[in-house]
Amino acid sequence: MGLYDSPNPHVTALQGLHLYHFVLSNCSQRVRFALEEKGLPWTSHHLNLPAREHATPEYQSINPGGVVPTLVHDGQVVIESNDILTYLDEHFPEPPLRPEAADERREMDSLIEAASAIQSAIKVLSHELLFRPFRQVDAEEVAFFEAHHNDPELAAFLRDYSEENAGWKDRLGRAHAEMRAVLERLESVLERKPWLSGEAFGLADVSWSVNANRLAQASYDLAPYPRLAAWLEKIAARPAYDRAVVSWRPE
Ligand SMILES: N[C@@H](CCC(=O)N[C@@H](CS)C(=O)NCC(=O)O)C(=O)O
Repeated sequence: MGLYDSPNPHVTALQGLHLYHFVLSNCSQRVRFALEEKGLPWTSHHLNLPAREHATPEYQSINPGGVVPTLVHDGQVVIESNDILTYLDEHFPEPPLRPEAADERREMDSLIEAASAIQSAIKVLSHELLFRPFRQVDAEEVAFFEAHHNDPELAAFLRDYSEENAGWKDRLGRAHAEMRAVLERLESVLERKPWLSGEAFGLADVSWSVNANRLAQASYDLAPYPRLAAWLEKIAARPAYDRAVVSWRPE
């Protein structure tokens, strides 16, 4: 899962751990968080998304969906942030970030799948509640993505966002409904367990903390989810979270 046979010889020749990522991307933040929790040395390849650096032919030869993050490990390209988390825990098992018990592992995997599934909603809510004052999109930008990016959904998203049309209202309605449902689910898991991953901190916590952080930054109302808010505070106290999410800056 997540392994990509890249045709780019520069990338397949890379040794060690390399991450193609963007400072403010929640998907990138979760991978940086896992790398830091494991104390792994990694080389940064920072892509400036507002400068459209993910829409180049070169980057799309590394990540065919033209999105960040991408991990390269000794020439093996790994895409999809949540698959990268599992890949890292399989290849660098210390400290372990997945529970041993089969039932805990199943529940954790299902929560990680939910973190992948909620990404569209996170993107919509981030744009509406956080980015709109700073992020204006015009027809030129929509046309640029239509012409240069592999995934037509990126241009369709930008068109709806810039026009605030019926498609945008539909996206917003769905995002709010999906978000409420999944936050209720997380809150109920945290009634039973100290961590989303079970008795110990693990990959589901890595994966969801960056989403919860994004919602908090967007002033999304987390008051109905007090356990989730307390869990996020506990995670924010981890030095690896600070290094990867709060303090990380491109050189
Ligand atoms: N399912 C992918 C989603 C990746 C994704 O959507 N990345 C965002 C940043 S969090 C991105 O590159 N967006 C570029 C854009 O929307 O123009 C993953 O988890 O890696």
